[in-house]
Amino acid sequence: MSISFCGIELAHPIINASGTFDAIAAERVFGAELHERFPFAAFVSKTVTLAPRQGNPPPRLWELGAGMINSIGLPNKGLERFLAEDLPRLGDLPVPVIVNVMGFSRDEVAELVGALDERDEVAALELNVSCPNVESGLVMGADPREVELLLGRVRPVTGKPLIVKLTPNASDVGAVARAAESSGASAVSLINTLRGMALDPASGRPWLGGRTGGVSGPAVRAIAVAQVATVAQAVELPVVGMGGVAQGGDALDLMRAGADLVAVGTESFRDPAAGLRIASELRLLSASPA
Ligand code: RRO
Repeated sequence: MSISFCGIELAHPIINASGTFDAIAAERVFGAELHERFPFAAFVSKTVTLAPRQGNPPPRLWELGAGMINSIGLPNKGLERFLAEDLPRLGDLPVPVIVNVMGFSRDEVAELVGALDERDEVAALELNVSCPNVESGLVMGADPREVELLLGRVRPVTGKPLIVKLTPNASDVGAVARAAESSGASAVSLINTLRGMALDPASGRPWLGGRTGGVSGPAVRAIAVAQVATVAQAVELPVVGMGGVAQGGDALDLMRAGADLVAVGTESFRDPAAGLRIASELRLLSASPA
């Protein structure tokens, strides 16, 4: 099951989706056991921005029959404190670390990438151009030209692998993936969440503090399979597939659609060890004839 991804050796193809597993909080809860049985073959951080952010007003989550809607809004301590406080601890994890970043301009993204390029703890960077909960982030990833301009600015700043996280809220995800490929991305990842809205049954007004949010979980799985298939046909780049993966069979579907790695997101909220379980289910399925 071991796999090479952008030159990084991974024990198996299951990683976490950014923002769905807090390795530092998990260490406090599970102690040494987290390192002995780390659920993912690589760890992807929550999105880091240049300046600290409070995130969106509450409520931030709405549970659906088959998933949830989040309007978290990128709360994080900002680059400086991430570099000083979090990255050294993430560097002690038993797996490679991928840092997810988002900026509000190309220069901001370049500053984030440049600072992270200097750190040995960082195996690769994921550019979040697809957050549904911040308008400018979404616009960057929905437009092939914007993605080209971003990569044009950021690619020269680092020799580390750059993974571009694509939005399912684009009219032509294949065109955005091709733009990423032609301007120097090392890989693409998809899908981020789909924009959705929940209404408060009592007031009839939007439940989430940010009004709309990102839909994730089994509700989006079929959309992820379709978009991964489209992107895998559009580009030669490695593809990280995600969206509603809860079992080994779901991961296998995404790999059959063209994903090289599969990320687990919403399922980790229900079962923090889901990554390991899904990797072993996938191993069994891959060993048995179809
Ligand atoms: O923090 C968020 O609200 C968030 C982000 Br950055 C993202 O990329 N996707 C998402 O569903 N929520």
